[in-house]
Amino acid sequence: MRSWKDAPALQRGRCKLTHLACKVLENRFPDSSNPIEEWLPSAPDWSRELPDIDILQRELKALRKRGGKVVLYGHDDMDGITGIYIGQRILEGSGFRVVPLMPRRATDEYGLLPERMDGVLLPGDLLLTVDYGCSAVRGVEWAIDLGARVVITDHHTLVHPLPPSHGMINPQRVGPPATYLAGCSVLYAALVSIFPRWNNQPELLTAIALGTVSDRVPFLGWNRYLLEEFRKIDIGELSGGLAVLAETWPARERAWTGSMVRHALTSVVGKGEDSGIDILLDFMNDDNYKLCRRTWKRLKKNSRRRAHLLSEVFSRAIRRRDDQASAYGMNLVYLDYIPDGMGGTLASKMTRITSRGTIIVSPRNGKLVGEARSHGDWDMAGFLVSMGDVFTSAGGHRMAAGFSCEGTSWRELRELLLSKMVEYPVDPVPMPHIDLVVDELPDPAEFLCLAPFGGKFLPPAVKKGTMRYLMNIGENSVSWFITEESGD
Ligand SMILES: [Mn+2]
Repeated sequence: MRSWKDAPALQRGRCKLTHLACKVLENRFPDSSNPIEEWLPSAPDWSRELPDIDILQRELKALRKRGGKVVLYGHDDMDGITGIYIGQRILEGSGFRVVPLMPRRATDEYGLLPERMDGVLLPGDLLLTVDYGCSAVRGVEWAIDLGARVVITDHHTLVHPLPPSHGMINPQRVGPPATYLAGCSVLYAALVSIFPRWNNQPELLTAIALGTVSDRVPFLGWNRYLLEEFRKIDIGELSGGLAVLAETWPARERAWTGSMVRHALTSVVGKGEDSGIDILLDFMNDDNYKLCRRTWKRLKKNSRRRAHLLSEVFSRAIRRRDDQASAYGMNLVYLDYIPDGMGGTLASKMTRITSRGTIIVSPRNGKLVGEARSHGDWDMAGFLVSMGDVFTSAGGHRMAAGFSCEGTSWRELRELLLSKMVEYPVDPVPMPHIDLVVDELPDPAEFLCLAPFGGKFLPPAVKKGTMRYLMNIGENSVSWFITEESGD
């Protein structure tokens, strides 16, 4: 272990990469003529990278003329709520009336729900979604029949037939690297290209960083550009809840990993009953720093209670792993009961601890619902969607997805999942990566300039003799440890 103070590359920036760090990048991007630019791209022209931004621009212009409002409909997770914060901030700041709508996962179905919009969305309004809606045929048809205009912004995997919205800003329509973007960043990209004065505002970058890390999207491409802009913000320009979030961010200006942040922030906010997700939007909009500090303290206390409950459910889940699925390299677990909002967290935890993809199924309201997280190159949304009509609904993205299923017993569903797993052309357990083969172990601090690590950009690993060493970062220290783990 060595302290941060003597790290050679602490003062990092685009041109301050160490020689060894550059070698890692060459290894990670073997086909690129400029691995550094590949790793940390310069400022994008969003309107060229994403489709239909021009349509949103026209819709907003027409809306301003006729005087309707924007109904901003988002997913009730960190990505969705940070996206709603961003949309509300920019649109209200640009003179629009905005009404945010978030379905509650505990009580509501997934999707754009007419019953949620009824009485709120009026003829002549613009329904704008964030992190949501790219498969919401029923909700979009309902809104259009009502006489509203509809623009979807989302990053989830496309499932055909697509809803008949007037515009759909989804990077899945153009492919990687744009597909790495979190839902909140898709809306941000669209809105800052229409209203450029909102580009690189510290409060918006803080929201994006939180949405990006929480949503487990790759720390590559534009995400890395946005995270780098977040590193450079002046925290003194933030107030209230946003200041608390940025201050709590572990080693923000130095080197951090996604899992450090999810531990310190995402899991403190949490999901489900008693969690902070219901108040996160108000918290981010609150300017009263002292009050926000107190709220954060309360959230931390609640999250400790949830963590306790989670570890109970976790040990139950570990014991109930399906043997056959384990043999295929995947965790498959059926539980009679999971507390509200905990399925995804539980699947994430199992994936992290076992270095395996995880599918957790439980009954709810007469249906089977599933939460799934992937590991390595396994595309979880792609896998579930490839099962076709088995599910009433299924979707998500590569790393995190979910489904619900009606009229099928667990026994039948299990058989179907297992037979698909065998056929799916990706090994669910990837080989641990090795960046460099060395004679002498280098100073691990040489690689700190490559941080942040997480989401498909794992800490460097080196091989010396027959041993593999993975870089291990703490908030104030860095070291090597001998491991067969991938490092996520
Ligand atoms: Mn998302």
